[in-house]
Amino acid sequence: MRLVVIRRELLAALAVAATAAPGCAQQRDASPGFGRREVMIPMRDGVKLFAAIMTPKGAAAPLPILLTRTPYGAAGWQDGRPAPANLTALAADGYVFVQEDIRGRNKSQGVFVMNRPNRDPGDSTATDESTDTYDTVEWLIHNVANNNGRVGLFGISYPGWLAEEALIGAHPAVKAISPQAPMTDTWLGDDFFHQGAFRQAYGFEYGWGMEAGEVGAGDLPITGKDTYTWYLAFPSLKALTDSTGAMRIPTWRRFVEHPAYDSVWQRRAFERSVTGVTIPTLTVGGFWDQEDLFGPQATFEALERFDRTGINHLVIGPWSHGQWGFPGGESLGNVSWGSATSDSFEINIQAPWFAYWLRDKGDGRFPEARLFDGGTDRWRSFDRWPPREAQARDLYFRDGGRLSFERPVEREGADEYRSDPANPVPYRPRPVEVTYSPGSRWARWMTEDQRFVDGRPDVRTWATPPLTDDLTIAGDVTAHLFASTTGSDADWVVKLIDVYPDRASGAPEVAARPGMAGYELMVAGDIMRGRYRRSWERPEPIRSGAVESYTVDLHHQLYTFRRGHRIMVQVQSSWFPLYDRNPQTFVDNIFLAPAGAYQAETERIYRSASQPSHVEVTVLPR
Ligand code: PG9
Repeated sequence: MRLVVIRRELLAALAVAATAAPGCAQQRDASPGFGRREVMIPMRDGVKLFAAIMTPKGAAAPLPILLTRTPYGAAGWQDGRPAPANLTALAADGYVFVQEDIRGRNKSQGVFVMNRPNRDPGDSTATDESTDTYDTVEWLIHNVANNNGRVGLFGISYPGWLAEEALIGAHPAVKAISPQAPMTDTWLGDDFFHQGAFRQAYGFEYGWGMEAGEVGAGDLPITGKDTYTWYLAFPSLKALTDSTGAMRIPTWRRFVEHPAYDSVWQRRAFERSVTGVTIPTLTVGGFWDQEDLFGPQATFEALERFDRTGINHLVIGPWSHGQWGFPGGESLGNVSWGSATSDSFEINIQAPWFAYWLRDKGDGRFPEARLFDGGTDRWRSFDRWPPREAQARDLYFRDGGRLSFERPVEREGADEYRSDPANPVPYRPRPVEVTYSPGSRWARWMTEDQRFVDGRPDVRTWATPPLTDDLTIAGDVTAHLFASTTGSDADWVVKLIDVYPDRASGAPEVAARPGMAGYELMVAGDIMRGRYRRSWERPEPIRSGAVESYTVDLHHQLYTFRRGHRIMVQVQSSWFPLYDRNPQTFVDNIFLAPAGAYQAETERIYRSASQPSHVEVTVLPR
């Protein structure tokens, strides 16, 4: 097998956090040079963690500290260098930046555990990411010269989750945090599973990249240019595990041994552990985040339950995973937003937020939520999210491929397709490159033109006529399917799509960008595994032919479908190879399913008066 080396690409891509490697971001202006110091910070159990401390040269007044904790390498930037471009606005205001390697990573001592679970609250001697944060902050405020006693935490993705862990057993010196793309719950909706469906390609490639070195498993064993073909060559998930020796990878072993939402995953889920919001929190996410779209929304919602003083805030932009951590942000894949959305986040949102809480600058008036409407290309502020005035409306699947706000009246009606594990629907146009490899289109896949699956008999489509007026959705999008299968298990993928008008329409957004004529942009979409329809903890087989109801959470959106556009919904039963194939025959553990369990089955989606499949959206009054 030819070995594909992805470790370097993986780590570079993931270092987008506030910890962005100095070489990877262009310098935007001349922020002051920084002096750099390396330290080993002792934790309560004697383990020492490596940190790089970057202090602006020549600062007179005491400065606050901005801390990022990371598994991706806390190298920091070189002595005398200005801050990386994504931190220019913050650097100009004046902070001491600290980057720390978490336990067992890079130059830190101790043992690495992926998404280390929080310690049992009764066990005061144990350590976890929260206690390590506490101990780090305690050390920093006493050992960093000329600091003002206030600390902020921020980071993207894994570092975003580490930032939110500061809320658990918080140190009093932590005055503001910004969890950005935190992987809040890696089973329900973030990196590893979505509503029970296993993220095979991501789990395999990320787990390998992070842990193979430790266990001597060598480079990622993927061959060829199209991972669709590579994964498909294994007749089962078990065959993939066995042929690659993936059980050596601790995170993969966890997948195999814990396929359902048991305590192993629940104890890692931040939204289930947090018990209050005592620190002003600015949670940040992207509407097209291909890794952690769920996490920011789940974090915000969890904290909102406790927020009595208005210190819980949300920002969601038109971004892929961590895109706001790089300068620019004018576009994502083929879709343009008309302005530099990442810059405006950095300058108008992130810097003023920390300036207020850590430096007493500004009036402190921050709306509860700031979100970018990708249909009208503008930021909108909300005093409450989701907005109270938005009203739930249902988009019903109708006959003849129609989609309508009118509920069906027919006594019977259904559409069906054959789902064949031997020929699964690709989740993005092939070739599907290795996730983190040079030239990979991984970061943009959620904005790809969905016409690439046009004509597949295993994708069903319903669409409205062209809209006569703009329609803005703001809040939850949820699919409610009434469906049956001839098998005993099935996956349900639901996509809510904005169909751009064609060129003849004269629509200004198409006249300005003719390439967008007829474009099918997925505005919301996700997958759920049918066996979990009643319980995430206890999967159950589906009775062949029985019509059951399935709820697929498509998460929050703020999006205007413009006049002349059509709203489309698609349903399919595979999204390969990002998600593993559902064998469609119920077995206790899909990771152990024999190849013979993988069977083609017929899936039926009902659209009658008593079984009206629909997508629920919340619409803003005009
Ligand atoms: N999405 C990455 C991640 C994967 C798995 C667990 C935690 C985080 C990341 O970008 O850090």
